[in-house]
Amino acid sequence: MSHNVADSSSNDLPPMPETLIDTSSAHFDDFIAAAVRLITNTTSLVDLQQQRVMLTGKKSTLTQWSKQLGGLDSEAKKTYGAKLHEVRSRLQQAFTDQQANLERLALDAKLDAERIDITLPARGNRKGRLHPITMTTQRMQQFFVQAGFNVATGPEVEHDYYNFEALNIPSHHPARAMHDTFYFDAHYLLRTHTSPVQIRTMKDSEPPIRIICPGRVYRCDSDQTHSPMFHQLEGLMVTKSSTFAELKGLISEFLEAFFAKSLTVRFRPSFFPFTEPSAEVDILADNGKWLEVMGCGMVHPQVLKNCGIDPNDYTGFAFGMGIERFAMLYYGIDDLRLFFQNDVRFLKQFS
Ligand code: 2U9
Repeated sequence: MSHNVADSSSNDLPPMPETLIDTSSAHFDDFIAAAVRLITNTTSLVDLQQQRVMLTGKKSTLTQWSKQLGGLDSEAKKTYGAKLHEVRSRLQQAFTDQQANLERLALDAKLDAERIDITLPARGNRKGRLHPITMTTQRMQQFFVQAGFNVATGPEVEHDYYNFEALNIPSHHPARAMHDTFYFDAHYLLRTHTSPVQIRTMKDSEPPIRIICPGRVYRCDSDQTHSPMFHQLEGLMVTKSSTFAELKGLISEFLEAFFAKSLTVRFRPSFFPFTEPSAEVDILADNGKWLEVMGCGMVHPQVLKNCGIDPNDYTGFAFGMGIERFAMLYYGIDDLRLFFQNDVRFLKQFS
């Protein structure tokens, strides 16, 4: 009889008769039990495949037996044929089950190895904070909002009518050159102040008007005290009885609230095309010097007219300030450019 691979390479299978006719029912049962144990004990898919070849392949005892069926009489062929079929299907079932087991174990191991702890905090979860210019804007707004002003905004790309013409600054006026305007074409430009927002508000609504207009403005200018983009907060009040005295009171209250201390405030006569009379506002610093902080004035009657408001019925006052200037004074910063370099070592100092 041919050499039997399974019997020679494993001690686990019981010694089996090589001749089918010598094999009893008990032999078959022992064989099945031992073979199933071998299959169930495999620990890898490679081992399982080796067992499959050894137990059911061409050189296996089972195949040797099957080949002998042809030489048996029909009665014995029937009995042993059924028995071999049972052996083969029991082993097949054991292989299928073990394959599923090993695949599941492999998947579990993979999932275990690749497990991610989603409760771990992410790297670089440093908290952001508001930019000092934003905080300064909010501090300014806080005062005016509680004084009854609404916050108004408008486009940064403006028509020269709203930015200059309506504000009493005709095309040949030196103030246009003074403003160092960024032009897109003959008429469109980057607004040089937030005043066009007040123009639009007066055109679109009826007095009484109380608004503040914070926002970005642009002037072609750059050095230690000038940035081509900076921020302004302007204000406008138009009623039947607004006065310069009221303006002085409001501005003084604002400055003392913003700097959180009592101040000596001075209104120094000045000139703006859009206000008459006009004033620059100075505060007395600790070193005894006057610091210019903002400008203001009564809205020029022509500007009211340009916006469809009759200067015989209404008066208005307006004021304007640079937010960077207030932020520098409030936080004690001496170089304007620090606000725009976005160096976190600078930015993280403000809270
Ligand atoms: C309308 C009418 C009047 C706004 C005003 C100033 C005075 C002023 C400067 C402060 C520092 C600009 O950022 S800065 O360079 N502004 O001095 N602004 S009165 O007057 C207006 C605005 C709109 C319709």
